[in-house]
Amino acid sequence: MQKNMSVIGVPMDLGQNRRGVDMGPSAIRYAGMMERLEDLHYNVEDLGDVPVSRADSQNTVQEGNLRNLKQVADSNQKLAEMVDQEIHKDRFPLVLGGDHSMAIGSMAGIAKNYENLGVIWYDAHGDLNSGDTSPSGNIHGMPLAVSLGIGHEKLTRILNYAPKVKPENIVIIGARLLDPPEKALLQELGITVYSMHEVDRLGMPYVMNEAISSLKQRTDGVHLSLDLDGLDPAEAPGVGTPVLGGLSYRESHLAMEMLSEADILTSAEFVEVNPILDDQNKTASLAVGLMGSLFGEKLK
Ligand code: B3U
Ligand code: MN
Ligand code: MN
Repeated sequence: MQKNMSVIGVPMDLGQNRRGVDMGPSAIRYAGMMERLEDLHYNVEDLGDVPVSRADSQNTVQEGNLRNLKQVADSNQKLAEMVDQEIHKDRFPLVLGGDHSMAIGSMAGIAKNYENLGVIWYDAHGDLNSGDTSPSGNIHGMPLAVSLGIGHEKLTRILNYAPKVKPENIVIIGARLLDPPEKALLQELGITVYSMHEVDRLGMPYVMNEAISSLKQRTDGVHLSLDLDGLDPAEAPGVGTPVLGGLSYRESHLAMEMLSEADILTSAEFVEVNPILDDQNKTASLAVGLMGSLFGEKLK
């Protein structure tokens, strides 16, 4: 793993309805992220936060069933440029959310540097909606579709190219709440999904072995997009859209350790931490603990 790392916060809350997730990056920093990474001998530079504008209307749905479209697109443009720059400097981007709409910008900046970017989408949701299919108009339910080139041009064309990722290079883990059009799209594109059903049946070691070996074969870089709502709400109460029956603390640490051992990651993001909904910063601390496992903190 690249030892030079750049942390970028994205205090984004415009991609959904619940306020507070903009404080996610602060909560993760406060939970001791820097110390944890420095103890693992990373050379970490915290670049601070990307500017995120405020919603100018009362969060009303705008253009094409896309809430706060302009503001979300503008912040993601800045984030994409910043992430791209860090990769050019040969630094590992570690991005802190913020609601998951910020993955639009991070993936735009990252994928520009790879022919075949692999993506591990650790999430209760598929995030495969567009303005046409979304039940909510919330852009945090759309970033994976946007990265596949599906959705509004203001989002899909960030940094002037699309798509950012190919369906065969995506692995979704932990899904348990998919909208019918998302299920149809998954089928149509043949995306690999290890829903909770598969994780329960096959076990996390099998799932991660499969995911890692397939990504290793076909990709030249792998991005981890970890939505804390992928974990069970008992472990991660501080998220905007908790869904029962999620991945456990132990399964998640094991997944991170297996990724660490495989040494395939080239970027990562931890998103959807909402300290206002949290129980004494439990979810942010969990995120930092998972970073510990992901970045090599395994007892021999
Ligand atoms: N699929 C629903 C709900 C949702 C997606 N992502 C989250 N919630 N966190 C939607 O609004 O697109
Ligand atoms: Mn998500
Ligand atoms: Mn989610």
